[in-house]
Amino acid sequence: MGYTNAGKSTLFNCLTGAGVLASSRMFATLDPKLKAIELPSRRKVLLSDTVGFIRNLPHTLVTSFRATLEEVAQAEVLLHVRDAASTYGEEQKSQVEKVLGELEALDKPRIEVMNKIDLLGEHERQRVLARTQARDGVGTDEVAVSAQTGEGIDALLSAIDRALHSDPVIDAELRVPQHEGAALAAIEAGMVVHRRAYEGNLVRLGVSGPASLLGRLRKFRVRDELNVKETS
Ligand SMILES: Nc1nc2c(ncn2[C@@H]2O[C@H](COP(=O)(O)OP(=O)(O)OP(=O)(O)O)[C@@H](O)[C@H]2O)c(=O)[nH]1
Ligand SMILES: [Mg+2]
Repeated sequence: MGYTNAGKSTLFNCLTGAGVLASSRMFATLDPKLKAIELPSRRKVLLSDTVGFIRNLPHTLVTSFRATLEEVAQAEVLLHVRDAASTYGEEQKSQVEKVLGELEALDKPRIEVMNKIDLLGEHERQRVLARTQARDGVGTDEVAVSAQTGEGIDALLSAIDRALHSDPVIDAELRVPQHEGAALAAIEAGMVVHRRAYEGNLVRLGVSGPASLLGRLRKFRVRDELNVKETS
């Protein structure tokens, strides 16, 4: 979400363009502004594009606006897309925050996405980059990107991963019989595999993956005491 013309739809297309999941076609049919993407942690999230926030939204419009921006209320993390090249950046930011206040969404986790950094002169560009790097992972995250050139998109995906606290990513050791094709396929599709070793007809995997998926595969988890013993 963000001010009109900040580049929300361009960013949406940039984030969803390359790695759109086949399963997201179902959502695309229901709503073209909703698409599933995969984060570096392998967690899948739905990304939603919203209409632009306009200047001085009349109070009477807020009710209907609320319906349009249902996504904002439902979102777990908000990406506030800002036009880093606009002279009215600060004013636009406070307008957007005012609307977020109306939607009672100010306390949601929020990432400030400074977009259009390709339009900045070198001096201004360094200033924005220095500030966003300084805030990396601390408080409200701030990431500098160009939705047009793709610069900074990987950093943005990592920031989304950091901001998402439901279904956290957990490190685990799994031991799976090789004939458990479905379990092995689920691991390949949904986790990051760090190590893989074969022990007879078992596959031993060092993974990090979403707690929900590890929960479903819990019977294959190697007990923690064992890990400690083997790594120490
Ligand atoms: N140079 C440059 N232009 C960009 C970038 N991102 C978006 N634009 C341009 O900015 C304009 C607005 O982009 P949109 O993606 O339509 O902006 P929006 O926030 O979706 O606009 P609304 O939906 O109308 O609120 C378009 O002309 C884009 O091509 C960027 O990173 N760099
Ligand atoms: Mg748009």
